Amino acid sequence: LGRFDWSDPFRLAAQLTEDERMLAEAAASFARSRLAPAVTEAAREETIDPSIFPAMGEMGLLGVTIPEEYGGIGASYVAYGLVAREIERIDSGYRSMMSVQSSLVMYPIYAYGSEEQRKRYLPKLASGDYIGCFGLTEPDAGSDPGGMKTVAKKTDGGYVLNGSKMWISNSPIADVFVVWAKSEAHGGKIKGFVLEKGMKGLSAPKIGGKLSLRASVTGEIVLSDVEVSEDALLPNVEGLKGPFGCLNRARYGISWGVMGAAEACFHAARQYGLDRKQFGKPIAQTQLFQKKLAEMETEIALGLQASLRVGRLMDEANAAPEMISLVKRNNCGKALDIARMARDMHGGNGISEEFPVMRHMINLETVNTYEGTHDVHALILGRAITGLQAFF
Ligand code: TGC
Ligand code: FAD
Repeated sequence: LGRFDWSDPFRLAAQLTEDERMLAEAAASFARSRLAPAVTEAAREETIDPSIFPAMGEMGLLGVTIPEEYGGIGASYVAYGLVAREIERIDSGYRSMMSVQSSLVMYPIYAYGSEEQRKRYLPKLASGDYIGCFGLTEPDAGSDPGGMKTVAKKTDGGYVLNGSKMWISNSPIADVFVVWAKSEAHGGKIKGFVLEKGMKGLSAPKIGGKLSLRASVTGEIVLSDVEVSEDALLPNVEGLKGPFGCLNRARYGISWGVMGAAEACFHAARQYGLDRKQFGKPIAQTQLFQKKLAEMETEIALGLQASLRVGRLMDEANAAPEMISLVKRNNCGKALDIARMARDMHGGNGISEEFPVMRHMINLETVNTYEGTHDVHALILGRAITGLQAFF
């Protein structure tokens, strides 16, 4: 019979390649040394540190699945998930910064862009010299992005864009904006455009008063007669499958990331329970406390295995979007439950910033909502199970 290791119950590490293990270790070491020391203050003060992008770039953590000739490292989707897990172990906001850049900005430019667009943007996005953002959601089109109002009208030699995007990660500090709009010249179909900071009529005000994901900046994108030339258009995709192709990758990464946040909460609760004594014994020696730890351990072990399975299928180009909905939805929901439980298990200390659990808990409220809410992913699965769509 084998030995049981509570910190790696299904021996995930043994299921990885040497390259994947090395990248995960490099990401973990970066997260501990570069991200962890400043996170409490960053979340409290809502201060954003754009130098995190070049620091991640230097470590090769941006666009890991993008081929080397464009600045990536050509790593597997499993490797990408492992990076997300290590970064989100510190904070979901830092993982957001990384995953928007990798899956929502570099991926569409790589997959749908021209060779000129790839060469122009990808190396600088990979190094973190450029910061990217992805504008899909609008004030009146969140779960239903097909209801977007942003339009692109054809002009001589280009397009003029009008509209507004809401809740856009990184937008106030972005150099590169991947924006989705209905293009009149394409029969009203959704097309992607790559815009650059400083274009006339383009602005990205910060959204203030955020109680969640405070270490990551979120803003609007306002497009007021923004004129772009033909080379701003992503030529190789049309329709909602453009943004959804990016979301498939980002949602998959989130399924790993939230397990990192959940592990941080689980490990903190375990340690707290061993250290804290009440009624003359460690609280970890009570049945209720141990049951909670057992539940956390179980959900994390199952969630990680599921993400690994989907990642392997992605690496074989054989994963279905519904599989991604399943792991995004389940892992976010379970991570949120685990963070709430860990907060409770820390007693009064659980509400203090000296412990990471409440910060993770409030971050996970966002992660459970963005990239498709928990209920929207239930409807995607419900449609696949019954053949009946229940969105409208
Ligand atoms: P529906 O009729 O289902 O599909 C329209 C077209 O899109 C195709 N498609 C997909 N293609 C690839 N992958 C997927 N996952 C796809 N899902 C759909 C589909 O085949 C179809 O193509 P075609 O060629 O037949 O036209 O579209 P619908 O309008 O009924 O969609 C409903 C629904 C609910 C599934 C969808 O709209 C949805 O997923 N809503 C959630 C919206 C969302 O996730 N927004 C995310 C915004 S970005 C973000 O949150 C970033 S946060 C990042 C961070 O900070 O980390
Ligand atoms: P709504 O769609 O209005 O949903 C409200 C509630 O109604 C939810 O509970 C939902 O599940 C429910 N609901 C909606 N439709 C149905 C239905 N048919 N049946 C049953 N229930 C339903 N977007 C981007 O494009 N780029 C980004 O970088 C980005 N970053 C974000 C960062 C943060 C911090 C946040 C909070 C959001 C971000 N988003 C981003 C937007 C995010 O994707 C949306 O908030 C999300 O898709 C939900 O849309 P909504 O907020 O309009 O909510």
